[in-house]
Amino acid sequence: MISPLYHCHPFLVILLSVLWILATVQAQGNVSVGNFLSANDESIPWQSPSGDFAFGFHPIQGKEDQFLLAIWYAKIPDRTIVWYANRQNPAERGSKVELTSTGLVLKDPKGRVLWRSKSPKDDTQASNAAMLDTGNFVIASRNSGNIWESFKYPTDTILPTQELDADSSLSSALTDRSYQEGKYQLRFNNGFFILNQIDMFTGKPYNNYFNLGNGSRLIFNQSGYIQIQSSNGSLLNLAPENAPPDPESNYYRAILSFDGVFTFYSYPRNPSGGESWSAWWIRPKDICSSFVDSTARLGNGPCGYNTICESLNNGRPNCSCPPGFSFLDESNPYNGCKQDYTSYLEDCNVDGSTSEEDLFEFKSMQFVDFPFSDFGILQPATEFECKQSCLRDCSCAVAILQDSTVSEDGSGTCWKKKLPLSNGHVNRETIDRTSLFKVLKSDAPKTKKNPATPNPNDENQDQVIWILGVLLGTSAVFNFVSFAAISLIFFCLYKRRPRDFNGIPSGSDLETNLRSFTYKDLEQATNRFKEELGRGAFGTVCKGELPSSFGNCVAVKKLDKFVQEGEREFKTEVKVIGQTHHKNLVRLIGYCDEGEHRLLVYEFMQNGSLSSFLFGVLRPSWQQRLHIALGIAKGLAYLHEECSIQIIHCDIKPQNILLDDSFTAKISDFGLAKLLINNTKTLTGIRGTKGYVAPEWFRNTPLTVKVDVYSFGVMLLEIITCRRCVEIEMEDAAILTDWAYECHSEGIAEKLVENDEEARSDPAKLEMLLKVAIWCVQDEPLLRPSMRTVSMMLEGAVQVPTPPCPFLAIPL
Ligand SMILES: *[C@@H]1O[C@H](CO)[C@@H](O)[C@H](O)[C@H]1NC(C)=O
Ligand SMILES: *[C@@H]1O[C@H](CO)[C@@H](O)[C@H](O)[C@H]1NC(C)=O
Ligand SMILES: *[C@@H]1O[C@H](CO)[C@@H](O)[C@H](O)[C@H]1NC(C)=O
Ligand SMILES: *[C@@H]1O[C@H](CO)[C@@H](O)[C@H](O)[C@H]1NC(C)=O
Ligand SMILES: CC(=O)N[C@H]1CO[C@H](CO)[C@@H](O)[C@@H]1O
Repeated sequence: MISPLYHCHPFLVILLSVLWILATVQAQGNVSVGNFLSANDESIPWQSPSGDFAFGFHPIQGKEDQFLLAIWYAKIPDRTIVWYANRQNPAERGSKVELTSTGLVLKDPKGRVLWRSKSPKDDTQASNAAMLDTGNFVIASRNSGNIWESFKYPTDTILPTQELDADSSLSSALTDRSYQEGKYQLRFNNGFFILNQIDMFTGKPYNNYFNLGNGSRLIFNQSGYIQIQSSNGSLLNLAPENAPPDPESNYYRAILSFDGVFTFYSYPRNPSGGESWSAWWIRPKDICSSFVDSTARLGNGPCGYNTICESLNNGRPNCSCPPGFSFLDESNPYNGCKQDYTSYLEDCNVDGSTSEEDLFEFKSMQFVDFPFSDFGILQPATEFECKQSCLRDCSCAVAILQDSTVSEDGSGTCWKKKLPLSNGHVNRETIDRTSLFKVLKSDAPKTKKNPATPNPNDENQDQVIWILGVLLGTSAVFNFVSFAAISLIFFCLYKRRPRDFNGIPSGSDLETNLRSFTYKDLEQATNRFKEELGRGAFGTVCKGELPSSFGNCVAVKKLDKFVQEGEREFKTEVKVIGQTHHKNLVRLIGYCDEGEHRLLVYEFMQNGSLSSFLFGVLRPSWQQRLHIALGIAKGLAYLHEECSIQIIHCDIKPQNILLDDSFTAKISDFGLAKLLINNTKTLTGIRGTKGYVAPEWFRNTPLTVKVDVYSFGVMLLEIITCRRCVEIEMEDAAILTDWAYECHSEGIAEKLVENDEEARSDPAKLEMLLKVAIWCVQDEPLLRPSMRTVSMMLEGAVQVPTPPCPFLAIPL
């Protein structure tokens, strides 16, 4: 524990040694190997000797039958959680956490591992564990001290005697009621401890919005001081600022809360009733203004896009929507706002003006500014000119006016802003501007331009409601983007249908917003299914032409009418694909469901499948291959984590990756994908393709998204080497995964790309790709990274650690 400190302070050395001995001694004879706790309401947690802290299952509020493996203050009535293990993987009722000789293991009732304490590097065996009075849960070995401590893996809270070093960080929760990972971090970066927001799509950090101080260690010492230790050993006190702490009579904790504010709290140890945690110290003091920095990219602020952020007296952000906007998610005001009406590019004239200016008026607000979204500045400008310009400009959503009376040179300035509006904030002292929001007049005709208030007679009303329904629930920016995307697609389909499909009876699936074709249409379009593009497990794919806005060519997949499974596949495919929209997924345009005929109409992919590209005569360039690998990773990450229903593809292989005219990879054929409606359902009746299937297919364990990660790993090796995963004639190197690991572990990675100059001259990338692939093909599904992590690794956003041997037969 804390060894680097030994160099500097003899008193501390003794003190810490004593603490360390105490820690290990207490650990003995308490929780021993084989002891376990079950996730249910009656389960009695493991308590620390004083009873201050408890380790056990905490029922998640509002989520029936879901539990968090957590540590909390056991004597405080309003349960305060200070650490938790399974934030992304709630444990259902009946799950079990057990101390095994390798550490703590949390399994669901089916025996699937949800979390485990990271095994120590050496093979030290755990002998026992204990909940300490400091709030630290430790696992000890017989003779080599603690092999794991919860203090070393903090979530969003630190406690007295806990420290953060350069490798540890705090990560906030998503909302005040959700324990899922949120958008803020406290971490060490370049000599400073900083607070930053992360990009929710990639997990990449934005620049810091607050700097806590320089130094390489953040210490919450036993007396209750939070301090930063600089490299020469000197300590800088951060908190508390005024009165000295009194740990005899108070509990302390510091938390990076879901709204990005780092707060130091205390709570009396002997409460007289009615107490709550009181905040002693808050950073940043004004979070809304902390995000306003024109030189740096700090993220979209505490409230998300299109919002107005106001820092309250207690330092917390108060988020509201500007006039004409409303919350994307009514239950989460920190998630951004959307415009109540949406204007479409189609309404813009060729010169960028709108022909519907008489539909709009302005609502004004004082002391508000959006410092970064302007696309045009008029100076000098009067209020009238400012309004006229914004009204006529179809890109303008808000105009900010600085009156001639307040500006220094006596002339007014008008900033025109477009969506999304970022970093909106209120400041009554520093902002002397008027915001003019362009809103739809209340008496404006309710045209179909306005999806929020559709015409009641509109036959597509259900569709619109469905679209809005899908939008609620996921994260702000994603919602925003998909709202725009879906709205546009919806309007294209809706508006163009009568023109483009003259004579063809048209319909649309209310649930999925897809075109429904007759069999005759498709027979015509494909010239009686003349040009066959490929043949899959469930049917044939033919090329067709539709006189439409879809780029003329389409791929029509004809499902074999005699395959019984085919019917189920068809329904699944239509429903699932109709709801997905991602650059790296093949788009479904429509379908035919007529009598015995089941057909799917996809956008046509100019450059065929990855398989023919990769194993064809001309080897694709190294850069092209890297681009393709990243595209596939992002597409899968979307299927696994970002679309409204989790989708496991189950048959990832190069034949199922198509390439468009710019060689962007598109995942196709959700033929085997089943909806994971809830994670207790086992996937059945599916089969992958030999060579790409993960080992757990052959075990009697539930399948997870990690089967796709495995197949992706195999395919990544194929992309690196441009050879198939099994090539019998290559003898010793016949199985690509074995050979690749062998080359990697012997340090002869370049052997994998023997005749590939480009790859050989980029050894660092090659090594990185190889390591990612080996992580993906780990026999143990839990060791495989998520596709989100994989895409971050491929982008170079995170370091790729050296992977272990993938073939260890670890019993599940
Ligand atoms: C760390 O902070 C101290 C005091 O604020 C300052 O004197 C020193 O130059 C800083 N060190 C670095 C490396 O920025
Ligand atoms: C904690 O820090 C304060 C302020 O630097 C110091 O006075 C106190 O002795 C420290 N306590 C311990 C236990 O190191
Ligand atoms: C250690 O460094 C800090 C700034 O980083 C400086 O203020 C302090 O005087 C230094 N202390 C010693 C003992 O050198
Ligand atoms: C937050 O802002 C809204 C809208 O400006 C206001 O009505 C509300 O009172 C504010 N809440 C607090 C706690 O100040
Ligand atoms: C699981 C277990 O044995 N917990 C014990 C640890 O030690 C404390 C205090 O000695 C007991 O109260 C717990 O029951």
